[in-house]
Amino acid sequence: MSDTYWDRVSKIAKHLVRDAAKIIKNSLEKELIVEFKSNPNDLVTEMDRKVEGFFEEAIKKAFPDHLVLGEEGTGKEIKTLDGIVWIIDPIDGTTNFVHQQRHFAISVGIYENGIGKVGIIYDVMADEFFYAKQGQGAYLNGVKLPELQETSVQKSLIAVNPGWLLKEEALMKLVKDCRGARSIGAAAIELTAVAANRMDAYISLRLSPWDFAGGLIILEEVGAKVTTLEGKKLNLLEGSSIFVAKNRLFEEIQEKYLNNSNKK
Ligand code: 2AM
Ligand code: CA
Ligand code: CA
Ligand code: CA
Repeated sequence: MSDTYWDRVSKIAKHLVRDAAKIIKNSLEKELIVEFKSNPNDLVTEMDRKVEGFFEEAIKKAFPDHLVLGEEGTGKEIKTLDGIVWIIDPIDGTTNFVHQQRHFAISVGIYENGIGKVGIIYDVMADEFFYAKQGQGAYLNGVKLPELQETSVQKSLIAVNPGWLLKEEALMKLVKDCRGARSIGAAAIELTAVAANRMDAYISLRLSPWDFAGGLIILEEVGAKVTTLEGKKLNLLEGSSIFVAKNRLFEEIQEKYLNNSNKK
């Protein structure tokens, strides 16, 4: 597809994300219906479903030939990334949304035959809009993000959920050796934290495609390294672990910590 085509897609995508954010913000005054999914700590609200439905309908209307894959069930029959596929997390950080009414994001990654074209992550309450277009850089609220610089474990801040430390001894050692560890509780926001040079690495033992689809495209544009914990390329149709880091830090963590871990 041509550049002008992608300009139109990204323009509409940006508008849809802003509109979705308004829907979420307006809901904050009302009482939420919260349900459990796989377990009592895996929450979903009526807003997760409503916002995903909003995207599905609007994308179908604007681009009838595009496909939509979302956390709350849209496109669950999709088995390949042929054509143009929007991979959407309507609310990333639902637990934060329910408990804190902040620190949640909308994440959108648009792929053409598996290649990332447009990535958007919007931290709704912080009003931080991250946007990237393949080969044209990543932007935070319209300001271009610089290419990431090298760093070392000793000087780095690492984003990791404390729950994963209990499961993986190698991560405990890494957290002991680094300058500090942080957990936001929203994977998409943690990915943008690395892209914006606020954190130096992010590790999660289990994420789904909608958690990282938007972030991957943004991270690519600032030169971050992204793989599974085993060093494999991420698969956009399957869940996996994720390991994101700046240059040199990536290799240092891989060599000193991950190679010796008890892999699952
Ligand atoms: P979610 O809020 O969209 O579900 C911290 O929980 C981060 O991990 C969030 O980004 C969350 O996304 C994601 N996550 C992935 N799988 C999860 C699960 N089974 N339960 C809770 N969070 C999950
Ligand atoms: Ca969820
Ligand atoms: Ca998510
Ligand atoms: Ca979600």
